[in-house]
Amino acid sequence: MAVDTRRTTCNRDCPDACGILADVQDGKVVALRGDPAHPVTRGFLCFRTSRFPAIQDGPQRLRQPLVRRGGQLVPASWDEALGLVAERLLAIRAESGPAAIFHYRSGGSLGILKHLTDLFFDQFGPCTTKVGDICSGAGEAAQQHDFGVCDSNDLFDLLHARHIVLWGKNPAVSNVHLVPVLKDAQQRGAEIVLVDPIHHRGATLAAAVLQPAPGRDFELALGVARALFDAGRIDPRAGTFCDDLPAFRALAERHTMAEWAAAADVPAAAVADLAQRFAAGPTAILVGWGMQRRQNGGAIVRALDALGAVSGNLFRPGGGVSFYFRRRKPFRPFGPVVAPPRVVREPLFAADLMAAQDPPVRCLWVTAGNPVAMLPDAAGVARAIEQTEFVVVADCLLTDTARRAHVVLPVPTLLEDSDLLGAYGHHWIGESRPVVPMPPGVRHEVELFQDLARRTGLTDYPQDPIDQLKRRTLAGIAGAGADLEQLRRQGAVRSPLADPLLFRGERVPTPSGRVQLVTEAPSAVQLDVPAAAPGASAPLWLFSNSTEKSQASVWSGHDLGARVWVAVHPAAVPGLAAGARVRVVSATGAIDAELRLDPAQRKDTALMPKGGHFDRGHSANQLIAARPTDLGLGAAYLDCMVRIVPA
Ligand SMILES: Nc1nc2c(c(=O)[nH]1)N[C@H]1C(S)=C(S)[C@@H](COP(=O)(O)OP(=O)(O)OC[C@H]3O[C@@H](n4cnc5c(=O)[nH]c(N)nc54)[C@H](O)[C@@H]3O)O[C@H]1N2
Ligand SMILES: Nc1nc2c(c(=O)[nH]1)N[C@H]1C(S)=C(S)[C@@H](COP(=O)(O)OP(=O)(O)OC[C@H]3O[C@@H](n4cnc5c(=O)[nH]c(N)nc54)[C@H](O)[C@@H]3O)O[C@H]1N2
Ligand code: SF4
Ligand SMILES: [Mo]
Repeated sequence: MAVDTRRTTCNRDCPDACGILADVQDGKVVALRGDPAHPVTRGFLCFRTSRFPAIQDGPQRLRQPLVRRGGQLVPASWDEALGLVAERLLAIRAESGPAAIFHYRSGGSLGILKHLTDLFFDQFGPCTTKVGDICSGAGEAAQQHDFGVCDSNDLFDLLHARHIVLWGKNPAVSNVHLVPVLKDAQQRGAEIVLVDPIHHRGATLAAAVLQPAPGRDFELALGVARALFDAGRIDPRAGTFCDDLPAFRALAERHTMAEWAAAADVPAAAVADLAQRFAAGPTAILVGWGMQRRQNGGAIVRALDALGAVSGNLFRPGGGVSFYFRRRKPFRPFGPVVAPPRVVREPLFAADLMAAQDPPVRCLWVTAGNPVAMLPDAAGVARAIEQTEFVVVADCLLTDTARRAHVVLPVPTLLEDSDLLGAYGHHWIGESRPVVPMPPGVRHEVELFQDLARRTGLTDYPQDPIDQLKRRTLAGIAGAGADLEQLRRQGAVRSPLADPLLFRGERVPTPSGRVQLVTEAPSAVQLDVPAAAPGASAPLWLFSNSTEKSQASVWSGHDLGARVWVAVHPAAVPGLAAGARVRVVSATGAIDAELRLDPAQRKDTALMPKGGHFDRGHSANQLIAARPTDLGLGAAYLDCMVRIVPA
C-alpha cells in the first residue's frame, strides 16, 4: 500500500515539543521525521523519538488492562478493570475520606488534556496530591521570586546575542533543537561559553569551557559579579531596576574575585573572561536544570538572575536569563484551583507516603510517571508503593511502577494520542493527533476518566468529545489566530500571549516592579559520604544526567544491557581498567556497573545515565537520598557522594 504522511506533535517531557511527520503504511508507522515547516523542529527529530516505533510495538507495550489476581498481573477487560477501580475508590472514600486517595501525575505526556486527570481527583475528593517539582521546582521558584515570572524571551532573540552562556546545560542531549539556533547565533558572531562540571558535547560549540566544582556556581557567579563591580561595569541603572543592590554588592565584596574563583575551582582568568563577556553584552544566560537539582539550587539560580540583572543584560535583546518557557500560559484551565486535603512532597515521596496517617494513603494512582525508577530513594519508593493497599497505574508501558500495581490501565502512546501541547523551550503550540489508531484494548485517558466519572457518580465531569475539550481550552487565544483549525492547517502556531521580549521598560512583575537580588550566601550542603573501604576510590560527586538514548526511564533502541555504566577520570580509580566490573556505593545503596574511563572529566565526579530501570539494578536513584532543594521543593538528586569499589 502507498505511504501516507500524517502530522502530530511530540508530547514527551522535553523542551522542544516537535512537529512530527509520520510515514504510515498498512497501519504501521514506518518512519518518523521532523516537520520542516515547524520553525523550531526544522525537519529533524532526536535519537529517542525517531526510534520510538520500536517501543510502540515492542514487548513492554501494554495492549490491554491488567488486574492483580493471586499475586500476578493478568489480562482483564476494561469493564472488569474499571469496575474494580470504581468499587475500590468509592469504598476507600466512604471508609477513610478522599485524603486516603493520592493521585500522582508526572511528565510522561505534557498534553494539556492531562489536566482532566487532575480534575477527576479534584471532583472525586479533593484527594491527596503532590506538592513541589523534582524537575524544575527550585529554578522556577527562584525566578518567580526574582522576576515575578518564570518565562523567556522568544527563542530566536538569541540571534541578537554576542555571548550565550550555557550554564549547566547540555542541549545536544536534552534540548536538541536549540543547537541549530546556537549555530545560527554563532554565524552572526555570537560566542558560546559552557559552564558545566561534566565535559560533554556542548564543549564542541564553545569558545570557552569552565568546569567548576559541582555545586559551586553561586561562588562562580559572585566572582563574575565582583569583577564587574571592581571594573565599574555594573549597569548604571541597576540601582533603579533592582532592589537591594548595596546588599548584593556587599555580598560580592565578601571575597576577591580570585577567592571566589578558587572556591569554584576555576582559574581566575576564566572568571575575568566571563565578566568581560557580561560587560560587553548582549549576553544571554541559558540556565540548565542540573545545578538547581542541588540543595542550594534555588540560591544558585538566584545568583544567575542577579548576574543577568546587574550587568544590564536582563532587559536587552540578545540577553535575558532563560530557564523555562511558560508552556501552559496559552491554555484555559478546566477547573478552579482546589485546595487538597493533604499533600505529599514529591522529593520526599517515600517518607511522606509511609508517614501519612489519619487517614493513611490507601490508594495511589500514578499517571504518566515511573516514580520507582525516577524519584530519589528509589528503594524506599518501591517499598512504600508495595505497602499501599490499592495501586493503579495508567501508562503505555509495563514499568517498574506498573509491575507493583493492582490495576494497570493501558493508554495511547505519543503516536496515538490526541491532545494540545505547549513547549518549555519555545513559544509555539501544537496539536497531537493519532497517526495510527491505538490497539483495540487501549483507551484514551480522557475517555477512561469520563467512563470512571460515570461509574462513580461525578455528574459535573466534562463528558464532551475530545475536539470540543480542545476548543474549550483554546478559547482564550482562538480569537487571536490560535484556534484548532489554524493549528491543523499550520501545524504549529506561536502563542499570541508571548511577547518576543519578556520584560519591557526595565520592569519585572514582582510586587515592587524591580528585580529581587540575592543578598545572602547559601548554607553548607549536607552530604552523606560513604565509608572508606579497601580498594575504594575517594568520594566522588555522582551525576545522573540525561542520555540521548532515553527519555527518563523509556529507552529507545535498546536498554542498558547487563550493567549500567559509570564514567570517571582514570585518576579517580587508579589500577582499574575500562570495562572493569565495579560497585558504585553511596550511603543510601549500591549498584553494580561497568567502568568507563574519560580523561576529559574532573577527578572528583562520577557520571551515570538518568533513567536506568530499578528492577534491573540500573537506577541511579537507588544511590540517591531524598532531600529537598532550598526553594520550590525540588529534589537534590545531584548532592550525592559515591565511591567506586572493584567488584
Ligand atoms: N535525551 C533526553 N532529553 C531529555 C530528557 C531525557 O531524559 N533524555 N529529559 C527531559 C527533562 S525531564 C528535562 S527536565 C530536560 C532537562 O534535563 P537535563 O538533562 O537535566 O538538562 P540539562 O540542563 O541539559 O543537563 C543538566 C546539566 O547540568 C549539569 N550540572 C549538574 N550539576 C551542575 C552544577 O553544579 N553546575 C553546573 N554548572 N552544571 C551542573 C550536568 O552535568 C548536565 O550537563 O531535558 C529533557 N530532555
Ligand atoms: N537520578 C536522576 N533522577 C531523575 C532525574 C535526573 O536527572 N537524575 N531527572 C528527573 C526529572 S527532570 C524528571 S522530569 C523525572 C521524570 O520522571 P517520570 O516522569 O516518572 O519519567 P518517565 O520514566 O519518563 O515516566 C513517564 C511515564 O509516562 C508514560 N507515558 C507516556 N505517555 C503517557 C500518557 O499519555 N499517559 C500516561 N498515563 N502515561 C504516559 C511513559 O511510558 C513513562 O513510563 O525524573 C527525575 N529523576
Ligand atoms: S523528545 Fe523532544 S526532541 Fe525528541 S521529538 Fe520529542 S520534542 Fe522533539
Ligand atoms: Mo524533567
